[in-house]
Amino acid sequence: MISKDTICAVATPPGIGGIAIVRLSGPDAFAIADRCFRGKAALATVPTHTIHYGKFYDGPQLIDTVTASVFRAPHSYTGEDVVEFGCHGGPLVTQQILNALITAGARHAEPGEFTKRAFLNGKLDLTQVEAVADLIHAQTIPGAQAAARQLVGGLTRRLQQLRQQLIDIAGLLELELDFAEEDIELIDRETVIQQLNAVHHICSELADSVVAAEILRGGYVVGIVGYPNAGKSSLLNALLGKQRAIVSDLPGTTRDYIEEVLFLDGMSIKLVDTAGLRDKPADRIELEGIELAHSILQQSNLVLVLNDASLGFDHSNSLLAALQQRYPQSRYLLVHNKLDLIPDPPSAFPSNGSVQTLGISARTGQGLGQLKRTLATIAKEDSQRVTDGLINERQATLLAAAARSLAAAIDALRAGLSNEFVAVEVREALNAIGKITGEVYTDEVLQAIFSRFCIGK
Ligand SMILES: Nc1nc2c(ncn2[C@@H]2O[C@H](COP(=O)(O)OP(=O)(O)OP(=O)(O)O)[C@@H](O)[C@H]2O)c(=O)[nH]1
Ligand SMILES: [Mg+2]
Repeated sequence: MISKDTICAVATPPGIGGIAIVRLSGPDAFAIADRCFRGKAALATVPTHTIHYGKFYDGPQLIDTVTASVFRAPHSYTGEDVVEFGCHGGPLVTQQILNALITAGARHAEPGEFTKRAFLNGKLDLTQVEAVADLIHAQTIPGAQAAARQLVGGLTRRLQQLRQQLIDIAGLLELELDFAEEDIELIDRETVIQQLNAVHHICSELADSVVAAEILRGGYVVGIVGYPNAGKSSLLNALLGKQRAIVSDLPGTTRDYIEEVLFLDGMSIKLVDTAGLRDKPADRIELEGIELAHSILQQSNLVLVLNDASLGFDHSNSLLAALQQRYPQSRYLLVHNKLDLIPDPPSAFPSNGSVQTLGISARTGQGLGQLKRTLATIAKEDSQRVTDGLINERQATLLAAAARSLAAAIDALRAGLSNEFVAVEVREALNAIGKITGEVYTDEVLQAIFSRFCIGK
């Protein structure tokens, strides 16, 4: 794609810093830059991938001393001619540089427009574009690392392999159709079923990894629930090491929910303290809080059921069982609180059914270290399935669609249907995978993806 416009934007965050970078990209990048930049040589004449020191002017007015990094098409981020000016990091400096570039013939870039040009010029595919956004917005170290792998093409390569396998299979199926009259068999149906099964398996696995990817992207959500007065808010405060939530001996203290992020071992753990669950709330507000607590439970990766052990180790068992029945997908952890009130508490607790169990005292801090380690381990376990990249909802939906088409293709083969039917399904799957990388795309898809970007990226 050849853009007519040359675009510019500040690529560094707003505010004051040591340096800032102003990016300029497009067919007239060098001409426009040379209208403002005075160095030893005109930027239009210097080799690609070189840096030049000089003065930056707006007409006769000196703005700053700058460095100009020169990248010639196609060897740049956007695939176009690019100049990046490194200037002093004040908002008035960058604003004047932008104004000068616009006077000299450039226009303001839209959010994500540099990356959009990179995509349209074939420098990045859509999964890599999405990785750029994920890398910038990453909340966890493993999330950032997975996005980096996706950026260098981890997911692209994986999807290309799948595509190639499917193209080969579809080709054979269609070729055999041409010989249908002669009754020549080119393919062994069992082998094709096995190959399709293998691709189907990978597509479903990748689609399922969206849950793990969301954990790496947004953090691991731990919903703290229990009966009123179990000490949920005390636990939140103890884990955070600060008085964040109101604690009192009145049951029904917490009515809203309170969300805070804790960083444990490179993982971001989102703790949500909720209103105590009881059947007969004191008033309408507490009832609303309980309903909110249920909506938090639906979004939680882990449900931490906090039990007031001074009322018995089995005091919350019926609550736990009821929650497990209502939210069977969730993972649970049972934590006995207020061990300080119990003479000779056991040092370890057997699991409750399949539910891992720990003991703590939010008041004395006993057992909190072990609880933190357990939370980090569980969050890591649940996010471990992420390998080549961070699958997002868009990609997961397309992968699931591909898996459905492949299942239909396998069924058609098993039922002995003509190759025609099988090939149609395989082509459908190919189409879905093509949309993931952007081999097939629509303007709406691009719009949705690039709206997540900031200006200058
Ligand atoms: N002895 C002792 N008391 C505790 C402990 N944790 C909490 N408490 C007390 O238990 C009472 C209730 O604590 P909260 O943290 O407000 O309990 P909650 O579960 O948030 O209660 P609601 O918000 O009403 O659902 C307070 O008086 C706390 O001081 C503990 O480990 N040991
Ligand atoms: Mg509370």
